[in-house]
Amino acid sequence: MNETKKRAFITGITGQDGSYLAELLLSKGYEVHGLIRRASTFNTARIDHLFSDPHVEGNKLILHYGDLTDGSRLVTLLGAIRPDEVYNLAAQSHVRVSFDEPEYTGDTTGLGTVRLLEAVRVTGLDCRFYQASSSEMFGATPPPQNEQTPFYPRSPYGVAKVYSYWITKNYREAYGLFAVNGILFNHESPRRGETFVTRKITRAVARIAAGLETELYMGNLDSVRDWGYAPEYVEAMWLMLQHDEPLDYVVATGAAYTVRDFLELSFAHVGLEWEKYVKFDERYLRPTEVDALVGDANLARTKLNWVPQIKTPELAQIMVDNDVRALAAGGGVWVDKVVRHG
Ligand code: NDP
Ligand code: GDR
Repeated sequence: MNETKKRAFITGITGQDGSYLAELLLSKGYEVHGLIRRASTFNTARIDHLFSDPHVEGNKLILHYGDLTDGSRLVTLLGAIRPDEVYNLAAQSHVRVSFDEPEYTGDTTGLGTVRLLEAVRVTGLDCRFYQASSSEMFGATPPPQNEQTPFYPRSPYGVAKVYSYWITKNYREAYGLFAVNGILFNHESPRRGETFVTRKITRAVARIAAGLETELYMGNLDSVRDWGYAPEYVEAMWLMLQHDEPLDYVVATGAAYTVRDFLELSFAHVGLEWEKYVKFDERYLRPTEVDALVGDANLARTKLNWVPQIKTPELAQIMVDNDVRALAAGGGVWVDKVVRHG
């Protein structure tokens, strides 16, 4: 391995954020190692465009099979790779699904973090550690939410993320590890998983506009979220690990929109009225809902100079445009180009 360039290890590299983070780190000259799960089908569609033949000299993206439920594998991997930076993005990340699979969610989204931290500790790595914490930890505590806001999680997912938040902080205090929590509010993109609400809406808009569908079944339209643009949020992750001090940061746009607003923004972008197509299905309700999440990212602005450029209305347009293009291209995997302002 080349000893001069920085080396990063990313869990969850096949997910939305992992793919943008891998892109960002490769553009900065990092050697990027990613953890992928063995599956019976390919699960690397979001990162295939970054991959090059491992036999070719200068290959900078290296993938390793493993799983956050397999602690000994994490130890052997980290011991062999010896990264400078570790980004823990892997999780069972769907809130509704966490009510169906609470134990598995606790195992991956919660205990997975301590397995990875232990792997860092026992291999004696001198590295920096990023934990993908979530605004879902605030749950029932009303907005605006910042780093001082008390946690009140409302799902097995939120509870598991609270465990991961505290165990990350504990390893920082107990072992002096440079470990930080990025408390990220909802962030979306054309690569967002298809069952999260924004992508579900923008995909449906593309299909309805093309005459392929006539209905969209949804749950609670009243919940308020602060939706930002994922490529900007992965930059905040990287900035946290470059700072002198290991601090925890809220990352958000600070603007509030309801699910109904997102429907309006997305359908209107192709000249349609959402009320004509959207129907209610109670299966998309959660046993306990998080009513409103709106972040105050003042600390990230002052300490990291991180300021989001893309707000929810533009985000909806970016996502609809990409889903329209993806459909026109045959409906297969569509790798978007990152939008940058300024
Ligand atoms: P995704 O659901 O898109 O990606 C999750 C990733 O975790 C995938 O690569 C998935 O692999 C991997 N994974 C799941 N279970 C395991 C496991 N047991 N072992 C190893 N890998 C596993 O999530 P996002 O990219 O949207 O989010 C990244 C992280 O940030 C997550 O931890 C999420 O909870 C958190 N977060 C996300 C926010 C958001 O708005 N997007 C906001 C705040 C926090 P595979 O592809 O094989 O399924
Ligand atoms: P969330 O995202 O739960 O905030 O978690 P999601 O997009 O799933 O839901 C947002 C809100 O929309 C409401 N909703 C629906 N949601 C889905 N998925 N499908 C529907 O049909 C639907 N109808 C209404 C939900 O009830 C909810 O109020 C996301 C994940 O990325 C987490 O991993 C992350 O930690 C948090 O964001 C911050």
